[in-house]
Amino acid sequence: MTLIYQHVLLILFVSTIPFSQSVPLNPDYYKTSCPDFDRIVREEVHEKQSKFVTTAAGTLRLFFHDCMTGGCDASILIGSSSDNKAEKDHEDNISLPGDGFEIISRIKNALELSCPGVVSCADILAASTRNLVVMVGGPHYPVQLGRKDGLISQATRVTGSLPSTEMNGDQMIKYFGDRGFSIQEMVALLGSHTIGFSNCKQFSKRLFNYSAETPTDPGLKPAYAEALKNLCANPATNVTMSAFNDVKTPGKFDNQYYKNLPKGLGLLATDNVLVTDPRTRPIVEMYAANETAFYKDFADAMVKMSNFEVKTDGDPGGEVRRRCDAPNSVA
Ligand code: HEM
Ligand SMILES: *[C@@H]1O[C@H](CO)[C@@H](O)[C@H](O)[C@H]1NC(C)=O
Ligand SMILES: *[C@@H]1O[C@H](CO)[C@@H](O)[C@H](O)[C@H]1NC(C)=O
Ligand SMILES: *[C@@H]1O[C@H](CO)[C@@H](O)[C@H](O)[C@H]1NC(C)=O
Ligand SMILES: CC(=O)N[C@H]1CO[C@H](CO)[C@@H](O)[C@@H]1O
Repeated sequence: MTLIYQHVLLILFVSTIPFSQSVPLNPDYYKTSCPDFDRIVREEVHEKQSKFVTTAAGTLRLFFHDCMTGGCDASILIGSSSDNKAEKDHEDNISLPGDGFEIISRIKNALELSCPGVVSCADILAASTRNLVVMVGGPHYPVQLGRKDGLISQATRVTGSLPSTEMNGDQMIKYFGDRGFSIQEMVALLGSHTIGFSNCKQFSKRLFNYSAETPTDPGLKPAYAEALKNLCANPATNVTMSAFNDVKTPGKFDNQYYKNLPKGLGLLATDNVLVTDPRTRPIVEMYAANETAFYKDFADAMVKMSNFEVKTDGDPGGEVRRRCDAPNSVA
């Protein structure tokens, strides 16, 4: 009788969870099976970010790309093999920095010594991203745990999965809307561009080849456009040159990104769309004026993104990988 009752409760509970999860994630998932999980992630992240300050931005972008390609299942960490070209080797992943991959593998090694075979790479990526965001000044948010690692990683699945800087307002809103994010959540998530870099190639069209009428995007502040043109001018170096996403406070996770946008200091064409589109501009102005509101919405949107199409206990197609760069069937 009790058993039946529990089953009914469980079914009621599960059916209220968004996305197809068999067992819901929970923040205490490793409490007994790997009590050192939090400490190990915290210590390794701290050591890495203190030495290599680009780790936070690199890992945040890595996590975004992973989640958008078949869910947050660490499929992006898998390496290509002779018969499979993996996600990470798709052209859209170009310049995902090695630091992001490296920190996850370091944490995995430490965890395998402490509690072998227990912690998924997907959970390590989710938890490290949060800790790194906090280290560079961003808000703390709870990370749910219990993700399983995906078995599949294919470059072909990246095509159409990631947003492009060529998108207009309608396309951006549709891209995020199709994945369950509101316009306000989209604007909050794009606040990630308050840290990190972009390669010249990602915005050189705005500088040199904007339209038939004007070579330079009038949405760029002229002095900023000139500086960027100098940076990206030399064809021999401009594939390797990159600019800060937030020209004012490049390493700090603050609301400066939103203050930059109305001044023509948004770097990517899609960043600038947020101030030209009347649906997003008021949200930009609100975040520019109220950092607390940005932090709150960013935190909530990250919780949502972190749970996007996750695989959990009982789902087919998931496992706890022994090493993060290969499925267990290969490693
Ligand atoms: C319309 C949506 C988006 C577009 C078109 C976009 C595009 C880009 C591009 C082109 C870069 C530069 C990559 C390079 O040259 O190395 C970049 C960097 C970055 N993006 Fe986005 N992005 C979008 C949304 C997001 C979201 C939602 C997040 C996180 C939740 C994010 C996090 C980052 C971070 C942290 C960097 C800096 C990476 C680094 O310094 O290593 N982006 N993005
Ligand atoms: C390199 O600079 C030239 C201008 O000299 C520009 O036309 C070209 O698009 C740039 N290439 C990249 C990859 O940024
Ligand atoms: C400028 O843009 C046009 C149209 O998108 C393209 O055909 C042309 O190759 C571009 N020129 C350069 C120098 O990138
Ligand atoms: C800023 O946003 C927070 C969180 O949404 C809100 O509680 C607060 O009232 C806002 N402050 C102002 C001055 O609007
Ligand atoms: C970090 C990483 O592996 N990036 C790869 C993304 O895809 C490009 C294009 O295939 C590779 O050259 C990069 O090494």
